[in-house]
Amino acid sequence: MNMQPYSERLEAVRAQMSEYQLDALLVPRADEYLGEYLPAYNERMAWLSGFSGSAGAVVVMRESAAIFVDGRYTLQVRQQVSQQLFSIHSLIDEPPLQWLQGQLGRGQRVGYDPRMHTPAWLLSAQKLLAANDHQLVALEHNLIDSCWQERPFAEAQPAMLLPETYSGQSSVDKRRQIGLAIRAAGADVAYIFAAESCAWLLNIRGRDIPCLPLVLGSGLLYANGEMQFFCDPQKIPDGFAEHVGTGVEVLEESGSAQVFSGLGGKVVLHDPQAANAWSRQQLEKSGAQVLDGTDPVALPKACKNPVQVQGMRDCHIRDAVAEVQFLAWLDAEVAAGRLHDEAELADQLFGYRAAQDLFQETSFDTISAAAGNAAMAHYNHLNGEPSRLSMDSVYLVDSGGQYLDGTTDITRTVAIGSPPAEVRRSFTLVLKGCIALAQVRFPAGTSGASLDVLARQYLWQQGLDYEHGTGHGVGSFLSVHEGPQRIGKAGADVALRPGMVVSDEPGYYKNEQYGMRCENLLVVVEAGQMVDTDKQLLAFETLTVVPFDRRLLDRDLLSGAELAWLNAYHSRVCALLSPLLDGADLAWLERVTRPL
Ligand SMILES: [Mn+2]
Repeated sequence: MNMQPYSERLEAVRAQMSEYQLDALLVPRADEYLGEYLPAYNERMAWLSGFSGSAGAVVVMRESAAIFVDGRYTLQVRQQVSQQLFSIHSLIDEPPLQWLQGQLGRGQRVGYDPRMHTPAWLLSAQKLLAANDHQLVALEHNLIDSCWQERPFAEAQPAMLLPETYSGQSSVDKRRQIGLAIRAAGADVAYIFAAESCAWLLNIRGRDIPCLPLVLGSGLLYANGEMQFFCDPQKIPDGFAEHVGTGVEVLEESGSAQVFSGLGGKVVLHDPQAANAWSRQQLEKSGAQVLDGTDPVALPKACKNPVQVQGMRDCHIRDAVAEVQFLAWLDAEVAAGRLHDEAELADQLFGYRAAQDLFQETSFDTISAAAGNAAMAHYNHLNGEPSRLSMDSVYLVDSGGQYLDGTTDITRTVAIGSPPAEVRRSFTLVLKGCIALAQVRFPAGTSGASLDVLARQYLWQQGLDYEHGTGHGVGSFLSVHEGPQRIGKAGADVALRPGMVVSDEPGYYKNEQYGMRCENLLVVVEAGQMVDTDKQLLAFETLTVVPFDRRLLDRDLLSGAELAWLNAYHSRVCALLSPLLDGADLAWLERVTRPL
């Protein structure tokens, strides 16, 4: 690696630091929108260090610098970052602020950009640093931006006006509905920080970042349903005013401070866990009364309306056609002795998906993992040299698409040759969990935390487990990772409601040997009433319609009921997809969905 550009960049940043009399500067992998994906022009940590991972932080000091990454990136960070310039630390075991305690002298100053942290983070950071007599200094301007020559240009890609045939509810209706909720919470106005929530409120989508079809921006939604949307107005296409209906004003993002300053005396709902600290500081300065609360859009956005649920069903059928074409092709290639590498496989799958109607882009970076690579749950073949398929093992492919009518996310584990009995046994335990969760019925009020064990029970009985959640929420032509509901051991206390979409993705990972996961998307549906109370009974409908690999089954481990579920599922898959396939693909589908 060439360390010269990075050593020059560090020196430029240090020159800025001395101008502000800073002893340390925090550079998180984040931007002012605090989302999972960053546009290239906001990859500040990568510019400074060379590290391109999706999480991490850098601390620059006068004489040294440190980078912090989690367990996914311990290898990658050593390949990308000069250890002569940066010491490497664990983001989890030794996070930046704790590490700084051992580095700073009394009274020393730590600079941070309040746009890139939440108020909740700031509160705990202030406490920690004050205890050791260090000062946290909010910076008016981002010091990286002042040093970043040739920073990529922020392209103004036009927004898309999403018709009601896909959104199912007009913007005026949505804003009135959420406005009432804001009033009920005792506020005059809510700061809608999440760009996804603004996209939902205005029925618009954008192309500002990969995989997540957003227009970057934020907004103020008033109790009467009027909204001010802060974004780059150049992105707003003709016909917007007619599309969103009455009461929406589009303003430059740089104008938000001015608007905030006029909110003195108003009660403003603000989410201290999600919004950035800068917006909070502006509101407090204006004399507004800031009311802590969660994003009032999050829950209504998570509960898909009937039009969106139908869209999810429809896009899952088209997505399944692409997945089946890929799986049929893969079997034929392996049979012909062609063991492709992970990049070729991901590209082939993308080609089938991109040919589907209403396809826009992938919903996340495809995880295409052969053999031992699949044991890393967040493996990305683009981070190093892609591996080839190896015989008598398994291949894991986790992928998804953004379609105008919905978002997909599916994982299938495929037999390459004849995997050993141990692999088939593990796969069957994972699939049993996937089936158990898909089949459960539960009373209204039940949260994902109560259901999580259903997917783990068969693994637990054998002393096995997986170190990730069982399910995440999924947006409707929005984020593939959407809250507030989830299915997991912890942090899954939001009750599941009709229309919510969640993934069902138990897995098993044997370090350096193999990894497997079965992932379907489910939508919560009504299933009648509880017998002894008038409480609603709920169930899941499985949206994903792609066969599971029967070559990986250990038949002895499946109960009669599980076998019946699998046969019924495969027969439904065949009925839905066979009219859409022909030739070798159709023959493959008919073969792999025959009753067991
Ligand atoms: Mn998933």
